[in-house]
Amino acid sequence: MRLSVVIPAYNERSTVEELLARVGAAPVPGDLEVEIVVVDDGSTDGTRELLRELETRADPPFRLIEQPANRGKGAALRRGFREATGDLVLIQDADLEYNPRDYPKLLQPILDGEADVVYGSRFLGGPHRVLFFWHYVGNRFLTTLSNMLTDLNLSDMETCYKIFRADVLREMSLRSERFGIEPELTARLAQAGARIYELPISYHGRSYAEGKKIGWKDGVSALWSILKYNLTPPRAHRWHPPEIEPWDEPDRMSEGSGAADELPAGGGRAASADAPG
Ligand SMILES: Nc1nc2c(ncn2[C@@H]2O[C@H](COP(=O)(O)OP(=O)(O)O)[C@@H](O)[C@H]2O)c(=O)[nH]1
Ligand SMILES: [Mg+2]
Repeated sequence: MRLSVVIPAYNERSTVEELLARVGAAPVPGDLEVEIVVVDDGSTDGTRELLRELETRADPPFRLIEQPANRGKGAALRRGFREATGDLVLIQDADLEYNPRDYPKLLQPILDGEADVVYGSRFLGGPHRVLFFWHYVGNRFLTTLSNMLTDLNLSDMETCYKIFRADVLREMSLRSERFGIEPELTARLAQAGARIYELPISYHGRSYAEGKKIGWKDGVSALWSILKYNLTPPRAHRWHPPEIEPWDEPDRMSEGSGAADELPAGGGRAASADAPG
């Protein structure tokens, strides 16, 4: 069974190396193979050059995907999802606000067969740096509005930590370019009837001086995304878990370790045009 950790990175030169080390050191259940996919989103601060150099060191090994120009977190994630070959896909921001030590806890409900998707919530009592009251209010507002339209009872819709069964994720036709991807994913999962779990995570928020980029304009655009993806078609199709889990398929072992082996050397380094969807 393979876990793909998808890392969208835009101008994160001061954190991405340490982040990769932490992801590489993250504890995961023994039978889980980890694939790291970093999507550089047209960084202009030296992140891209640093990533190219780190890729040659392969400690930890990762695949570097380069967006031709900056397009936003949504487009970077969609690209990463397409490149990911895992049975499970986890979103990991390239800053140090979230802690990969939370992976085992977040993976458990999916590994137990209880969940199709797990959200790590910053608002369920886990340890967190105290910062930004108005961000908290904004987050609660956006999550509440999203909940009203999805009829889900989430506490943190905007969290970066979302883990999906890859087969659920592949069912969704996602379009968001920027931060609208979080409400879009949430709306589509609700429409698909995916089984969502939520667990407390630790959160080390950063200040603007430390590189935080998200601001009130992103909040306003998130609001529009919540309305758009919940109230306008096309809705996601209903999701039904397969009778045999993809990772339990009897003939899988004889197929070798899967699609990753078929990728060309350099792992998609070419800055190919990024088709929508
Ligand atoms: N702000 C921003 N982040 C992006 C973009 N493309 C990818 N990302 C990544 O998406 C994640 C968003 O970070 P987030 O924690 O939501 O915002 P931040 O902490 O305020 O920077 C980080 O890993 C970014 O590097 C982009 O165009 N803008
Ligand atoms: Mg962040």
